[in-house]
Amino acid sequence: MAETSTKKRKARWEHTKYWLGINRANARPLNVLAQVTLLKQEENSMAHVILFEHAGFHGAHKHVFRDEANLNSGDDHFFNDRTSSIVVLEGNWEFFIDAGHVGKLGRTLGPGLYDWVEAALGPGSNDRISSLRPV
Ligand SMILES: [Ca+2]
Ligand SMILES: [Ca+2]
Repeated sequence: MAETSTKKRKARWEHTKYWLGINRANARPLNVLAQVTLLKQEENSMAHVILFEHAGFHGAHKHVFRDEANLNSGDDHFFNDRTSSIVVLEGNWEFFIDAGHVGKLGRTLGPGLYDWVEAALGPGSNDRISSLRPV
């Protein structure tokens, strides 16, 4: 009986390895956990936007990977009210006039090059963005 149970466990493990894409014959449960963690991190880090100081992707730039509720925080405020062009690499993003996601500007932007923020988010959106988030 013990042998059958071991065989079952081995079969189940082979099946798990197959689905996780693990090819190493000596893979251990720890490797599976590491693999799953990596997959989850990749999933969560899909959102990616780059803000530019000037139109046409000129000037300084700032990468944002997740909800940024305040571009005017004490340790990082250069980009508050400075964005004039945007590249969305991954995800769909909302942009706001004020910190805390207050005052949504224009529409939600998907992946693309937006070389002038007012063409993408409407008149008056230049140098106004103070928060943003992926949705
Ligand atoms: Ca600007
Ligand atoms: Ca603002």
